[in-house]
Amino acid sequence: MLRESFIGKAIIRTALRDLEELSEVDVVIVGAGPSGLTASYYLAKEGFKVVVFERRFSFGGGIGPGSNMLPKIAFQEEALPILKEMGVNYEATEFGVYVVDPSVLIAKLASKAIDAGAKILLGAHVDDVIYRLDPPRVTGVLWIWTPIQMSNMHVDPLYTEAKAVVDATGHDAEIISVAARKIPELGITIIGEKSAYSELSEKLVVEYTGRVAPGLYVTGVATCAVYGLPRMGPIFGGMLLSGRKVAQVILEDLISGK
Ligand code: 48F
Repeated sequence: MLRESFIGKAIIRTALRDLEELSEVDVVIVGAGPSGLTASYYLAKEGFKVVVFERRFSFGGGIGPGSNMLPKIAFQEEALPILKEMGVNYEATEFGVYVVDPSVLIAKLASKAIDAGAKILLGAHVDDVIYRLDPPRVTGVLWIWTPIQMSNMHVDPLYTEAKAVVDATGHDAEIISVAARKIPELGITIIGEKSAYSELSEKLVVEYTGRVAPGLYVTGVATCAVYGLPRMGPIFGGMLLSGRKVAQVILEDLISGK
């Protein structure tokens, strides 16, 4: 029998159980764009408890709109091993770059991350971090359902504690910006993104990906905002390589107790 009260009870009981589980995790990733999804896959694959908070009700971040709405995005050769690992088909072009359909990339990245054990919470906006002093460290985030955040009513968010918090929020580097503004003890300065220089940016974004302060990490194009690097436009190899790199840095830090 399909009783309405049973439908409601099933949803409420399991949703609250899952949310309670997310109060304490190994790694919080903020943003389910290409870098955040890639990082969540590599970390979950290593057995870490990972949650991705995404404020939209969909994943993929900047992948979906393609390149000024054209349904292709570009990749350079260095990223092909990750595309292969994710099961993403790509097409070679005569211009020395490879192209991928955005919808395929979104679906594959998300399903690889979920199959590896990452939890993606949609409609969840992260608006602050938790910190400790002595020594200064980021120890989690505060998050709230996006429609509540958009209502501009003052509603207190909920906590998730984590050993590592990753800012994968894209151009605005929202989480690191909050930490820089509200926790001077962390000594973070945000320089701001520079204009486009794709070849340089794609290299530097991977090089600079990593720990910004104890417990706080950056990946993806947020890295450009933090360190004053040029932006890249619709070439996405650096995003996947950056996501993989931040996962490696966190893995090493958590193993060595940093
Ligand atoms: O913007 P986004 O795709 O970031 P990315 O992974 O990739 C950048 C590329 O898409 C593109 C580019 C590459 O060539 O330049 O722009 O660095 O994904 C960021 C995601 O974070 C979510 C946002 O909705 C998007 O899906 N997000 C941003 N701020 C918050 C957030 C927040 N405070 N809480 C939760 N989610």
